[in-house]
Amino acid sequence: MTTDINDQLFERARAVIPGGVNSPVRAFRAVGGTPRFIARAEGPYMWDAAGTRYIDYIGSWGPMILGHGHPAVIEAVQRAVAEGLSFGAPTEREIELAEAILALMPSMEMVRLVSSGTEAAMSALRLARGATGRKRIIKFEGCYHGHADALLVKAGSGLATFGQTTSAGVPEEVVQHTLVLEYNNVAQLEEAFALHGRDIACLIIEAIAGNMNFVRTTPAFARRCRELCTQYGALLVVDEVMTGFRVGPRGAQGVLGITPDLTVLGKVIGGGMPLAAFGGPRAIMEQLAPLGPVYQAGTLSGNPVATACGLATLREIARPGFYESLAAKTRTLVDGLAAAAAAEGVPFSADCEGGMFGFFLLPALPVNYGQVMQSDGARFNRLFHGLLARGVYIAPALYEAGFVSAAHGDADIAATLEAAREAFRGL
Ligand code: KE4
Repeated sequence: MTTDINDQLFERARAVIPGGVNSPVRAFRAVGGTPRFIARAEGPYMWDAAGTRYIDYIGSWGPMILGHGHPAVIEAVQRAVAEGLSFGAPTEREIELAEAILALMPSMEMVRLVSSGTEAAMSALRLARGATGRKRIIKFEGCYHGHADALLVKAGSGLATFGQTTSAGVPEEVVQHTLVLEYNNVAQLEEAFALHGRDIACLIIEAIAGNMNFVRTTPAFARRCRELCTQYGALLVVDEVMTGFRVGPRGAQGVLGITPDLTVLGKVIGGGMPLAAFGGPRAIMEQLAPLGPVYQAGTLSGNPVATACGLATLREIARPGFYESLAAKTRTLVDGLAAAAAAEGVPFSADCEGGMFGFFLLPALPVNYGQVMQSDGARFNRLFHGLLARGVYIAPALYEAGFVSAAHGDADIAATLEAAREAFRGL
Protein backbone atom coordinates (compact mmCIF):
# COMPACT_ATOMS: atom_id res chain seq x y z
CA MET A 1 0.00 0.00 0.00
CA THR A 2 1.43 3.40 -0.90
CA THR A 3 1.99 5.34 2.30
CA ASP A 4 0.17 8.60 2.38
CA ILE A 5 2.20 11.74 3.07
CA ASN A 6 0.53 11.88 6.50
CA ASP A 7 1.92 8.41 7.28
CA GLN A 8 5.35 9.50 6.14
CA LEU A 9 5.21 12.68 8.23
CA PHE A 10 3.92 10.76 11.24
CA GLU A 11 6.81 8.30 10.98
CA ARG A 12 9.27 11.18 10.72
CA ALA A 13 7.62 13.02 13.61
CA ARG A 14 7.72 9.99 15.90
CA ALA A 15 11.49 9.80 15.40
CA VAL A 16 12.02 13.21 16.97
CA ILE A 17 8.89 14.13 18.97
CA PRO A 18 7.40 11.82 21.63
CA GLY A 19 4.40 10.13 20.01
CA GLY A 20 4.95 12.38 16.99
CA VAL A 21 2.91 15.17 18.55
CA ASN A 22 3.29 18.10 20.88
CA SER A 23 0.04 17.39 22.67
CA PRO A 24 -1.21 13.82 23.26
CA VAL A 25 -4.80 14.12 22.00
CA ARG A 26 -3.49 14.98 18.51
CA ALA A 27 -1.97 11.52 18.10
CA PHE A 28 -5.31 9.80 17.33
CA ARG A 29 -4.49 7.13 19.91
CA ALA A 30 -8.09 7.01 21.15
CA VAL A 31 -9.56 6.61 17.65
CA GLY A 32 -6.68 4.84 15.91
CA GLY A 33 -5.24 5.65 12.51
CA THR A 34 -2.84 8.33 11.36
CA PRO A 35 -3.17 11.92 12.46
CA ARG A 36 -3.53 14.41 9.65
CA PHE A 37 -0.62 16.84 9.35
CA ILE A 38 -2.25 20.15 8.57
CA ALA A 39 -0.66 22.31 5.89
CA ARG A 40 -3.03 25.29 5.97
CA ALA A 41 -6.45 26.44 7.06
CA GLU A 42 -8.95 29.06 5.90
CA GLY A 43 -12.42 29.86 7.16
CA PRO A 44 -14.05 26.59 8.31
CA TYR A 45 -11.57 24.44 6.41
CA MET A 46 -8.22 22.76 6.98
CA TRP A 47 -6.10 21.03 4.35
CA ASP A 48 -3.71 18.25 5.28
CA ALA A 49 -0.29 17.66 3.74
CA ALA A 50 -1.89 15.45 1.08
CA GLY A 51 -4.12 18.35 0.04
CA THR A 52 -7.29 16.78 1.46
CA ARG A 53 -9.80 19.35 2.70
CA TYR A 54 -11.71 18.94 5.94
CA ILE A 55 -14.57 20.90 7.45
CA ASP A 56 -13.00 21.70 10.82
CA TYR A 57 -15.00 21.18 14.04
CA ILE A 58 -11.96 21.30 16.31
CA GLY A 59 -10.99 24.91 15.66
CA SER A 60 -7.69 24.40 17.48
CA TRP A 61 -9.76 23.00 20.43
CA GLY A 62 -11.74 26.22 20.75
CA PRO A 63 -9.72 29.34 19.85
CA MET A 64 -10.75 29.65 16.21
CA ILE A 65 -14.27 30.98 16.87
CA LEU A 66 -14.04 33.30 13.83
CA GLY A 67 -12.74 30.51 11.61
CA HIS A 68 -9.22 30.38 10.24
CA GLY A 69 -7.54 33.43 8.75
CA HIS A 70 -10.13 36.09 9.54
CA PRO A 71 -8.95 39.17 7.58
CA ALA A 72 -9.22 41.59 10.52
CA VAL A 73 -7.24 39.22 12.74
CA ILE A 74 -4.56 38.54 10.15
CA GLU A 75 -4.16 42.27 9.50
CA ALA A 76 -3.87 43.03 13.23
CA VAL A 77 -1.27 40.30 13.71
CA GLN A 78 0.75 41.37 10.67
CA ARG A 79 0.79 44.96 11.94
CA ALA A 80 1.87 43.82 15.40
CA VAL A 81 4.61 41.57 13.99
CA ALA A 82 6.06 44.53 12.10
CA GLU A 83 6.24 46.53 15.35
CA GLY A 84 8.08 43.78 17.26
CA LEU A 85 7.61 40.20 18.42
CA SER A 86 8.29 40.52 22.13
CA PHE A 87 9.62 43.16 24.48
CA GLY A 88 9.49 41.80 28.03
CA ALA A 89 8.09 45.17 28.99
CA PRO A 90 4.54 46.48 29.40
CA THR A 91 2.61 47.61 26.32
CA GLU A 92 -0.58 49.61 25.82
CA ARG A 93 -2.13 46.68 23.99
CA GLU A 94 -2.03 44.57 27.16
CA ILE A 95 -4.08 47.29 28.85
CA GLU A 96 -6.53 47.32 25.95
CA LEU A 97 -6.98 43.55 26.09
CA ALA A 98 -7.36 43.57 29.87
CA GLU A 99 -9.98 46.32 29.58
CA ALA A 100 -11.80 44.37 26.84
CA ILE A 101 -11.89 41.21 28.94
CA LEU A 102 -13.11 43.06 32.05
CA ALA A 103 -15.82 44.78 30.00
CA LEU A 104 -17.12 41.36 28.99
CA MET A 105 -16.71 39.62 32.36
CA PRO A 106 -18.38 41.65 35.15
CA SER A 107 -17.19 39.15 37.80
CA MET A 108 -13.62 40.31 37.17
CA GLU A 109 -12.14 43.58 38.37
CA MET A 110 -8.55 42.73 37.42
CA VAL A 111 -6.90 40.20 35.13
CA ARG A 112 -3.41 38.76 34.66
CA LEU A 113 -2.40 37.59 31.18
CA VAL A 114 -0.37 34.38 30.75
CA SER A 115 0.50 32.04 27.86
CA SER A 116 -1.58 28.89 28.33
CA GLY A 117 -4.68 27.59 30.08
CA THR A 118 -2.50 25.34 32.22
CA GLU A 119 -0.52 28.34 33.39
CA ALA A 120 -3.69 30.31 34.08
CA ALA A 121 -5.35 27.52 36.09
CA MET A 122 -2.15 26.71 37.98
CA SER A 123 -1.69 30.39 38.87
CA ALA A 124 -5.34 30.76 39.92
CA LEU A 125 -4.96 27.80 42.31
CA ARG A 126 -1.78 29.28 43.80
CA LEU A 127 -3.55 32.61 44.21
CA ALA A 128 -6.53 30.93 45.88
CA ARG A 129 -4.22 29.12 48.31
CA GLY A 130 -2.25 32.29 48.97
CA ALA A 131 -5.34 34.45 49.43
CA THR A 132 -7.04 32.00 51.84
CA GLY A 133 -3.97 30.58 53.56
CA ARG A 134 -5.46 27.13 52.98
CA LYS A 135 -3.99 24.10 51.19
CA ARG A 136 -6.87 21.93 50.00
CA ILE A 137 -8.65 22.15 46.66
CA ILE A 138 -11.69 20.43 45.19
CA LYS A 139 -11.91 19.42 41.53
CA PHE A 140 -14.29 17.10 39.70
CA GLU A 141 -13.76 13.85 37.85
CA GLY A 142 -13.88 14.48 34.12
CA CYS A 143 -12.91 18.14 34.34
CA TYR A 144 -9.52 19.10 32.95
CA HIS A 145 -7.73 22.26 33.97
CA GLY A 146 -4.37 21.72 32.25
CA HIS A 147 -1.44 19.63 33.36
CA ALA A 148 -0.22 21.36 36.52
CA ASP A 149 0.94 18.69 38.98
CA ALA A 150 -1.74 19.31 41.63
CA LEU A 151 -4.45 18.73 39.03
CA LEU A 152 -3.21 15.43 37.59
CA VAL A 153 -5.23 13.50 40.12
CA LYS A 154 -8.03 10.96 40.35
CA ALA A 155 -10.49 10.38 43.12
CA GLY A 156 -9.24 8.71 46.25
CA SER A 157 -11.37 6.07 47.91
CA GLY A 158 -14.16 8.00 49.55
CA LEU A 159 -14.09 11.48 50.97
CA ALA A 160 -11.62 10.80 53.70
CA THR A 161 -8.78 10.11 51.28
CA PHE A 162 -7.56 12.80 48.99
CA GLY A 163 -6.30 12.47 45.43
CA GLN A 164 -4.12 9.85 43.86
CA THR A 165 -1.94 10.98 41.01
CA THR A 166 -2.84 10.07 37.42
CA SER A 167 0.61 10.75 36.02
CA ALA A 168 4.08 9.39 36.58
CA GLY A 169 6.38 12.05 37.91
CA VAL A 170 3.78 13.60 40.20
CA PRO A 171 4.58 12.66 43.81
CA GLU A 172 1.63 11.70 46.00
CA GLU A 173 2.58 14.58 48.30
CA VAL A 174 1.68 17.02 45.53
CA VAL A 175 -1.86 15.72 45.05
CA GLN A 176 -2.59 14.84 48.68
CA HIS A 177 -4.44 18.13 49.12
CA THR A 178 -6.64 17.68 46.05
CA LEU A 179 -10.07 16.17 46.60
CA VAL A 180 -11.75 14.78 43.48
CA LEU A 181 -15.54 14.64 43.58
CA GLU A 182 -18.23 13.44 41.22
CA TYR A 183 -19.60 16.13 38.90
CA ASN A 184 -23.22 17.11 39.63
CA ASN A 185 -23.30 15.13 42.90
CA VAL A 186 -24.78 17.62 45.37
CA ALA A 187 -24.90 15.24 48.33
CA GLN A 188 -21.23 14.33 48.00
CA LEU A 189 -20.27 18.01 47.61
CA GLU A 190 -22.13 18.94 50.77
CA GLU A 191 -20.51 16.06 52.68
CA ALA A 192 -17.05 17.08 51.47
CA PHE A 193 -17.55 20.63 52.66
CA ALA A 194 -18.96 19.43 55.98
CA LEU A 195 -15.81 17.35 56.46
CA HIS A 196 -13.16 19.67 55.02
CA GLY A 197 -14.79 23.03 54.32
CA ARG A 198 -12.58 25.11 56.61
CA ASP A 199 -9.47 23.71 54.91
CA ILE A 200 -10.62 24.24 51.33
CA ALA A 201 -8.82 27.06 49.49
CA CYS A 202 -10.91 26.70 46.37
CA LEU A 203 -13.20 24.60 44.26
CA ILE A 204 -12.31 24.60 40.56
CA ILE A 205 -14.85 23.53 37.98
CA GLU A 206 -15.75 23.64 34.30
CA ALA A 207 -19.33 24.91 34.62
CA ILE A 208 -19.96 23.39 31.19
CA ALA A 209 -17.52 20.51 31.04
CA GLY A 210 -16.03 20.37 27.56
CA ASN A 211 -13.46 17.82 28.70
CA MET A 212 -16.27 15.33 29.20
CA ASN A 213 -17.44 16.27 25.69
CA PHE A 214 -20.35 18.45 26.84
CA VAL A 215 -21.79 18.06 30.34
CA ARG A 216 -23.53 20.94 32.07
CA THR A 217 -23.64 21.52 35.78
CA THR A 218 -27.24 21.26 36.95
CA PRO A 219 -28.54 24.60 38.27
CA ALA A 220 -28.81 23.07 41.76
CA PHE A 221 -25.21 21.86 41.66
CA ALA A 222 -23.88 25.17 40.37
CA ARG A 223 -25.82 27.01 43.06
CA ARG A 224 -24.51 24.73 45.83
CA CYS A 225 -20.92 25.14 44.64
CA ARG A 226 -21.34 28.91 45.02
CA GLU A 227 -23.21 28.72 48.34
CA LEU A 228 -20.83 26.24 49.99
CA CYS A 229 -17.74 28.16 48.89
CA THR A 230 -19.26 31.31 50.38
CA GLN A 231 -20.35 29.53 53.57
CA TYR A 232 -16.90 28.03 54.23
CA GLY A 233 -14.74 30.88 52.91
CA ALA A 234 -13.39 28.92 49.93
CA LEU A 235 -12.97 30.55 46.52
CA LEU A 236 -15.08 29.41 43.58
CA VAL A 237 -12.84 29.15 40.52
CA VAL A 238 -14.66 28.67 37.22
CA ASP A 239 -12.42 27.37 34.48
CA GLU A 240 -13.64 29.05 31.29
CA VAL A 241 -10.59 28.29 29.19
CA MET A 242 -12.87 26.42 26.77
CA THR A 243 -16.25 28.05 27.46
CA GLY A 244 -15.11 31.66 27.85
CA PHE A 245 -16.51 33.74 24.97
CA ARG A 246 -17.27 30.41 23.27
CA VAL A 247 -20.67 29.47 24.74
CA GLY A 248 -21.76 33.09 24.97
CA PRO A 249 -20.50 36.63 25.55
CA ARG A 250 -20.22 36.04 29.29
CA GLY A 251 -19.04 32.43 29.09
CA ALA A 252 -20.57 29.59 31.07
CA GLN A 253 -20.90 31.80 34.17
CA GLY A 254 -23.19 34.02 32.12
CA VAL A 255 -25.23 31.07 30.83
CA LEU A 256 -25.58 29.57 34.33
CA GLY A 257 -25.88 32.83 36.23
CA ILE A 258 -23.12 32.09 38.72
CA THR A 259 -20.54 34.57 40.01
CA PRO A 260 -17.10 33.02 40.56
CA ASP A 261 -14.38 34.43 42.77
CA LEU A 262 -11.79 33.69 40.09
CA THR A 263 -12.22 32.95 36.39
CA VAL A 264 -9.70 31.17 34.21
CA LEU A 265 -9.70 32.07 30.51
CA GLY A 266 -7.83 30.96 27.39
CA LYS A 267 -8.33 29.76 23.81
CA VAL A 268 -10.76 32.34 22.30
CA ILE A 269 -9.09 35.29 24.06
CA GLY A 270 -5.89 34.51 22.17
CA GLY A 271 -7.64 33.90 18.86
CA GLY A 272 -5.22 31.05 18.14
CA MET A 273 -2.09 32.59 19.62
CA PRO A 274 -0.58 31.54 22.99
CA LEU A 275 -2.60 33.66 25.40
CA ALA A 276 -4.66 32.88 28.49
CA ALA A 277 -5.67 34.77 31.62
CA PHE A 278 -7.08 34.58 35.11
CA GLY A 279 -8.93 37.29 36.98
CA GLY A 280 -11.28 38.27 39.73
CA PRO A 281 -11.94 40.87 42.41
CA ARG A 282 -9.25 43.47 43.05
CA ALA A 283 -8.82 42.39 46.68
CA ILE A 284 -7.82 38.89 45.55
CA MET A 285 -5.85 39.81 42.43
CA GLU A 286 -3.73 42.35 44.30
CA GLN A 287 -2.28 39.46 46.32
CA LEU A 288 -0.22 38.74 43.20
CA ALA A 289 3.40 39.83 42.72
CA PRO A 290 4.65 42.48 42.44
CA LEU A 291 2.03 43.88 44.86
CA GLY A 292 1.35 40.86 47.03
CA PRO A 293 2.97 37.68 48.33
CA VAL A 294 1.73 35.24 45.64
CA TYR A 295 4.41 34.88 43.01
CA GLN A 296 3.54 34.48 39.33
CA ALA A 297 5.50 35.47 36.21
CA GLY A 298 6.06 34.76 32.50
CA THR A 299 8.53 35.80 29.82
CA LEU A 300 5.89 35.96 27.08
CA SER A 301 2.92 36.89 29.24
CA GLY A 302 0.86 39.51 27.38
CA ASN A 303 2.97 39.03 24.26
CA PRO A 304 2.36 41.93 21.82
CA VAL A 305 1.51 39.68 18.84
CA ALA A 306 -0.75 37.39 20.88
CA THR A 307 -2.57 40.36 22.41
CA ALA A 308 -3.12 41.84 18.96
CA CYS A 309 -4.64 38.54 17.83
CA GLY A 310 -6.82 38.30 20.92
CA LEU A 311 -8.01 41.89 20.72
CA ALA A 312 -8.96 41.58 17.06
CA THR A 313 -10.86 38.38 17.88
CA LEU A 314 -12.75 39.94 20.80
CA ARG A 315 -13.67 42.91 18.65
CA GLU A 316 -15.30 40.62 16.09
CA ILE A 317 -17.25 38.52 18.61
CA ALA A 318 -18.55 41.73 20.25
CA ARG A 319 -20.43 42.60 17.05
CA PRO A 320 -24.27 42.59 17.41
CA GLY A 321 -25.82 39.25 16.51
CA PHE A 322 -22.55 37.30 16.53
CA TYR A 323 -23.61 34.71 19.11
CA GLU A 324 -27.19 34.44 17.89
CA SER A 325 -25.95 33.52 14.43
CA LEU A 326 -23.28 31.15 15.77
CA ALA A 327 -25.71 29.40 18.13
CA ALA A 328 -28.25 28.90 15.33
CA LYS A 329 -25.64 27.18 13.15
CA THR A 330 -24.55 24.96 16.02
CA ARG A 331 -28.14 24.01 16.79
CA THR A 332 -28.78 23.14 13.10
CA LEU A 333 -25.71 20.91 13.13
CA VAL A 334 -26.66 19.12 16.35
CA ASP A 335 -30.29 18.60 15.31
CA GLY A 336 -29.13 17.23 11.97
CA LEU A 337 -26.71 14.82 13.64
CA ALA A 338 -29.51 13.62 15.92
CA ALA A 339 -31.74 13.00 12.88
CA ALA A 340 -28.96 11.12 11.09
CA ALA A 341 -28.43 8.88 14.13
CA ALA A 342 -32.16 8.30 14.60
CA ALA A 343 -32.55 7.29 10.95
CA GLU A 344 -30.08 4.48 11.61
CA GLY A 345 -31.35 3.59 15.07
CA VAL A 346 -28.08 4.63 16.72
CA PRO A 347 -28.44 5.75 20.38
CA PHE A 348 -27.64 9.46 20.39
CA SER A 349 -27.91 12.45 22.69
CA ALA A 350 -26.43 15.90 22.24
CA ASP A 351 -26.23 19.35 23.73
CA CYS A 352 -24.87 22.69 22.60
CA GLU A 353 -24.44 26.29 23.70
CA GLY A 354 -23.20 29.11 21.51
CA GLY A 355 -20.44 27.76 19.30
CA MET A 356 -19.74 24.62 21.34
CA PHE A 357 -21.42 21.24 21.07
CA GLY A 358 -21.09 17.68 22.24
CA PHE A 359 -22.79 14.41 21.38
CA PHE A 360 -22.84 10.96 22.90
CA LEU A 361 -23.72 7.59 21.41
CA LEU A 362 -25.92 7.17 24.46
CA PRO A 363 -29.74 7.37 24.65
CA ALA A 364 -29.65 10.15 27.26
CA LEU A 365 -27.27 12.96 28.11
CA PRO A 366 -24.75 11.89 30.77
CA VAL A 367 -24.42 14.00 33.91
CA ASN A 368 -21.00 12.82 35.05
CA TYR A 369 -17.78 11.21 33.89
CA GLY A 370 -18.77 7.66 34.74
CA GLN A 371 -21.83 7.93 32.52
CA VAL A 372 -19.84 9.54 29.68
CA MET A 373 -17.40 6.65 29.70
CA GLN A 374 -20.24 4.16 29.18
CA SER A 375 -20.26 5.34 25.55
CA ASP A 376 -19.45 2.72 22.92
CA GLY A 377 -15.89 3.73 22.09
CA ALA A 378 -15.52 1.36 19.13
CA ARG A 379 -18.72 2.68 17.57
CA PHE A 380 -17.56 6.28 18.11
CA ASN A 381 -14.23 5.47 16.49
CA ARG A 382 -16.01 4.07 13.43
CA LEU A 383 -18.10 7.24 13.26
CA PHE A 384 -15.00 9.43 13.63
CA HIS A 385 -13.24 7.73 10.72
CA GLY A 386 -16.43 7.60 8.64
CA LEU A 387 -16.69 11.36 8.97
CA LEU A 388 -12.97 11.97 8.45
CA ALA A 389 -13.00 9.90 5.26
CA ARG A 390 -15.84 12.16 4.06
CA GLY A 391 -13.96 15.38 4.83
CA VAL A 392 -15.42 16.16 8.24
CA TYR A 393 -12.93 16.53 11.07
CA ILE A 394 -14.41 16.18 14.56
CA ALA A 395 -12.48 15.67 17.82
CA PRO A 396 -10.50 12.38 17.78
CA ALA A 397 -11.83 11.33 21.19
CA LEU A 398 -15.36 10.69 22.48
CA TYR A 399 -14.76 12.82 25.58
CA GLU A 400 -13.88 15.98 23.64
CA ALA A 401 -16.27 18.75 22.63
CA GLY A 402 -16.82 20.15 19.14
CA PHE A 403 -16.67 23.75 17.94
CA VAL A 404 -18.49 25.67 15.21
CA SER A 405 -17.03 28.93 13.92
CA ALA A 406 -18.61 32.04 12.43
CA ALA A 407 -17.01 30.98 9.15
CA HIS A 408 -19.05 27.76 8.90
CA GLY A 409 -21.69 28.48 6.29
CA ASP A 410 -25.04 26.79 5.74
CA ALA A 411 -23.52 24.79 2.88
CA ASP A 412 -20.77 23.52 5.21
CA ILE A 413 -23.31 22.41 7.80
CA ALA A 414 -25.39 20.75 5.05
CA ALA A 415 -22.33 18.96 3.68
CA THR A 416 -21.44 17.82 7.18
CA LEU A 417 -24.92 16.39 7.70
CA GLU A 418 -24.79 14.59 4.37
CA ALA A 419 -21.49 13.01 5.40
CA ALA A 420 -23.02 12.12 8.79
CA ARG A 421 -26.01 10.41 7.21
CA GLU A 422 -23.60 8.20 5.28
CA ALA A 423 -21.26 7.67 8.23
CA PHE A 424 -24.09 6.61 10.56
CA ARG A 425 -25.25 4.03 8.00
CA GLY A 426 -24.34 0.60 9.29
CA LEU A 427 -22.41 2.06 12.18
P1 KE4 B 1 -3.81 24.62 27.72
O1 KE4 B 1 -2.67 24.54 28.71
O2 KE4 B 1 -3.92 23.36 26.84
O3 KE4 B 1 -3.77 25.91 26.91
O4 KE4 B 1 -5.19 24.71 28.50
C1 KE4 B 1 -5.48 23.72 29.45
C2 KE4 B 1 -6.99 23.68 29.68
C3 KE4 B 1 -7.50 24.24 30.82
N1 KE4 B 1 -8.83 24.24 31.06
C4 KE4 B 1 -9.70 23.70 30.17
C5 KE4 B 1 -11.17 23.71 30.47
C6 KE4 B 1 -9.22 23.11 28.97
O5 KE4 B 1 -10.10 22.57 28.09
C7 KE4 B 1 -7.84 23.11 28.71
C8 KE4 B 1 -7.25 22.47 27.45
N2 KE4 B 1 -8.18 21.80 26.61
C9 KE4 B 1 -7.65 20.74 25.78
C10 KE4 B 1 -8.81 20.09 25.02
N3 KE4 B 1 -9.60 19.27 25.85
C11 KE4 B 1 -6.59 21.25 24.83
C12 KE4 B 1 -6.17 20.27 23.79
C13 KE4 B 1 -4.87 19.61 24.11
O6 KE4 B 1 -4.65 19.22 25.28
O7 KE4 B 1 -4.07 19.48 23.15
